[in-house]
Amino acid sequence: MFATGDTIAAPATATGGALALIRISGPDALSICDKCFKSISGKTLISQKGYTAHFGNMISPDNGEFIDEVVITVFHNPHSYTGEDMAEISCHGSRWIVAETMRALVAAGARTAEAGEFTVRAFLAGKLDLAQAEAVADMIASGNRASHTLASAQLRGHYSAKLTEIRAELLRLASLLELELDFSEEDVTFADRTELNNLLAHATSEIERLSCSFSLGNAIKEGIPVAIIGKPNAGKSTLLNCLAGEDRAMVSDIAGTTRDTIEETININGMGFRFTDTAGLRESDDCLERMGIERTHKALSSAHIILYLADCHEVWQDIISEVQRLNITSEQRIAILLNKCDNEQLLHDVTPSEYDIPVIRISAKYGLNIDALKCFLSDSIDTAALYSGDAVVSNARHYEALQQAATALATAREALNTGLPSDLIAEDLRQVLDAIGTITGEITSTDILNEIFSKFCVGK
Ligand SMILES: Nc1nc2c(ncn2[C@@H]2O[C@H](COP(=O)(O)OP(=O)(O)OP(=O)(O)O)[C@@H](O)[C@H]2O)c(=O)[nH]1
Ligand SMILES: [Mg+2]
Repeated sequence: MFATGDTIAAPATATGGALALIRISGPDALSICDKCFKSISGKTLISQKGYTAHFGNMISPDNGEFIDEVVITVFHNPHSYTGEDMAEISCHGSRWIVAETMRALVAAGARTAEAGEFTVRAFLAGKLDLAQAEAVADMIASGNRASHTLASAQLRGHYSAKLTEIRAELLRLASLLELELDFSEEDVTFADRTELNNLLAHATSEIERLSCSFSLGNAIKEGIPVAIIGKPNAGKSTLLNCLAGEDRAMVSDIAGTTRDTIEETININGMGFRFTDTAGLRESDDCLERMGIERTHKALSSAHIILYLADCHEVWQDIISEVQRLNITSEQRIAILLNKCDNEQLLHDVTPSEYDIPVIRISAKYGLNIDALKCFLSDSIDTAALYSGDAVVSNARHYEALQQAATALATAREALNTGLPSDLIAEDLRQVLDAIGTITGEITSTDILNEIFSKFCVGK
């Protein structure tokens, strides 16, 4: 478990930039910095106001040797990220300077921070709830507009607020139910059963809505899975390379070139799509190729979007029969891409539209009509909920807790409707409260905290 009460320090930036940032937090943060810093004003940092920046020299506390010219920003508790006294040292980005600065801070009394330790302190100081703390990691990892919107909504407490509201209401009624137990001899009811019923119905629908948003949230966070499927030589690997803008997969006119699946995440119109190039579908006696085709089927079943690629010179009826054999589910979107339309005439040919499947003519080799394909991809994902500010769940831990809450809610409603005694209903409500509480961190354990924060980077 993370120790608190001491002073921690860590680089907050990756190596390689022109500048680096080192953070220090804890009761002695400023006095430790004062042992390693000579301000040009001659004043100590501890005597300075919060949110002020100070220029000077970083020096070794042992022998006063010069390390770097730095700027230090001062924060006084509780007005800092961690709620403790903090300083942020901005120095030059040399690996040696960062190491020497860290050595100086440790020599002066700081401890090197563990991964996520600054955010743990922010959580323990009540600066963030657990869902918000987890959003900090998502924010750092966000690589496109959609995942950034998702993380920033969670960081600003969008669904934390919703869950806290539901929890507070449930808590009030659970307490009233528990109060009835104290008066069990007198047959009184404090918790209005109609109100309780309505509240449970409301909580159920909110939790259901949040659970349903996970499919979108998780896909946006991890990248929307898109499988590129088709017969050997259709041009699947060529298409992946065209979208990635680099030679990611091997291309050749030998049918069966791609054996294993190849994944690449590509940003399109502000969203991350996780494309899987697959082994071409055909009957094969080759054991390795059959293993590859098995993986193609796996990619197909886990994809949200399927791009079925066919050579435009193939007979249309054969293409459509192949597509029908894929057994696409109603949740999956599919488009047929007629590839190798290298000249204008082929690109503008009309394709029979008797099936309700979009058909896009492209040339993967020459990059023709790829914009139409990109439009199809971004239109396939309904992001209205995300951009209209609705709460969208993207965290698997939260989703699991919501499922547990939903199960306990269903049991509580059943208990209420069948007129079971208050203590049984109260027990079910407690389970709902616990499940919701683990999301925002009202209910937590050392194991949960370790699990969450160990995935953070050092310095965050
Ligand atoms: N003319 C033309 N040739 C293409 C196009 N796309 C792919 N090809 C060619 O088709 C051949 C097969 O391309 P690949 O991308 O390796 O096909 P694949 O579907 O990945 O094939 P497998 O990995 O064997 O399943 C190569 O010779 C490509 O250059 C296209 O748009 N136009
Ligand atoms: Mg290939």
